[in-house]
Amino acid sequence: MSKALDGVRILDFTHVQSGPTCTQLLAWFGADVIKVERAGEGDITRGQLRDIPDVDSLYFTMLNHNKRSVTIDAKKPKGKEVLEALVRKCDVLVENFAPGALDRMGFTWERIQELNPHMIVASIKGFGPGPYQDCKVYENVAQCAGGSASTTGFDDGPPMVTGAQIGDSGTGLHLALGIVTALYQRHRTGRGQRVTAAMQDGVLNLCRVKLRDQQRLDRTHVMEEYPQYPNGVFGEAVPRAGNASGGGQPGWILKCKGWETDPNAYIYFITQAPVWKAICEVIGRPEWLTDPRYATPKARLPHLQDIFADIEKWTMTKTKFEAMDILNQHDIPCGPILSMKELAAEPSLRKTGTIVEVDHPKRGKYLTVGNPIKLSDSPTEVVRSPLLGEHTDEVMAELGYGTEQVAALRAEGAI
Ligand code: CAO
Repeated sequence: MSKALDGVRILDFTHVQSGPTCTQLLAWFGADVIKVERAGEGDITRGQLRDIPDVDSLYFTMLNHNKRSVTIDAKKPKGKEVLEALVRKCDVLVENFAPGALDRMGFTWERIQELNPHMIVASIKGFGPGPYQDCKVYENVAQCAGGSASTTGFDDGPPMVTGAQIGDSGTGLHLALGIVTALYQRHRTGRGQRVTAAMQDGVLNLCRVKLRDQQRLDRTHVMEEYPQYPNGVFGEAVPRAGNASGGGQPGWILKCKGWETDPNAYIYFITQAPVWKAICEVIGRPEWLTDPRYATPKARLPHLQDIFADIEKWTMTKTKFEAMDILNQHDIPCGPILSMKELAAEPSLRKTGTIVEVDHPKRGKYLTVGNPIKLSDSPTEVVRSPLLGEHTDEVMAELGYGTEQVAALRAEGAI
């Protein structure tokens, strides 16, 4: 079966996490992704957080499926020539080097356009133009600078980062969308263009509801669905909301049976207004239905913490899965706190290809997260990540280099 991005060639100059998540998605959709790395070392993540000596780490393998790997030293003149041949041949160049690094290699936007006016050049940087434009940035820096950390955690604790890699993988997703959009526009214009996604911007985009809340706070000085209401103090900036829901339906994380020993025996419980009657009945508080303090969503807002404390008395008598079963019968929105161990073993995720087992020649079998985006006409088959330089000869042949030329380039360290 054909793939959505069949025929699209990506010169993948990405490393670490943000860029590789983008090009992995494009590879899953069928693009030919040629990852350029330095001989000998490769993407730094190959050697980071290793669980098996001298074997590509899971950090690397889980971000670089379905790609080809070529080694090129972009700083050697002969290496540059090979790269120029690749620029001519490819549709998209994706990179997430530190600011200015691509220019220092000699691949300015102007030079790339000379080589290939159709080329789309897609970049991730930590920040867009402004005071921090020259800074190197990693995940948690982006989470802090993009508004996530100041709004995550509990009111009486410090700012907190989240385990979801919204700065890296989140920005990779943004960039992938920018690339396919630019490819679509190129059908009409025939021209390439620059696509940029800053990690600060990507995180802020994902924190959009918190900028919403900032403006509500500026106007009304109170936010009734936040745990600070009615007894706490609101300052000038959106506070950390603990586990409160970001939407209009109040929610909180509640203990379930076994919480004393199992750190994940919890459930997220949403007191959605249309099922309030069912909630009262299920947890054995039918009197709440006529109690004026609880009868309407507005009336409930000052009592949310008490309400959740009472609901928790009920959830603590059930395991999170028992609670799910009962609550779902009544359409009450809720979600178990699932550990990575539970997710890894979840049969339905295996069945849909969201969790996939992959075989690697050096590490053996391992689990990875497959393509979370399912296209009915372009199914994803997850292929193991390439070994360093595994496809150098193959790609050099496609570029028209003969065996002797390849040997000579290798001897002088250009590839
Ligand atoms: N051949 C020759 N040189 C190469 C090369 C190749 N194939 N691949 C990379 N290099 C060189 C670069 O040209 C650069 O050289 P100069 O500093 O002389 O210009 C050098 O390797 C280092 O690149 P870098 O500065 O991008 O790497 P770093 O490890 O110092 O920084 C990071 C890493 C991620 C902080 C930085 O790349 C960055 O800020 N990227 C943008 C934001 C981003 O994507 N962050 C997410 C990272 S995932 O958590």
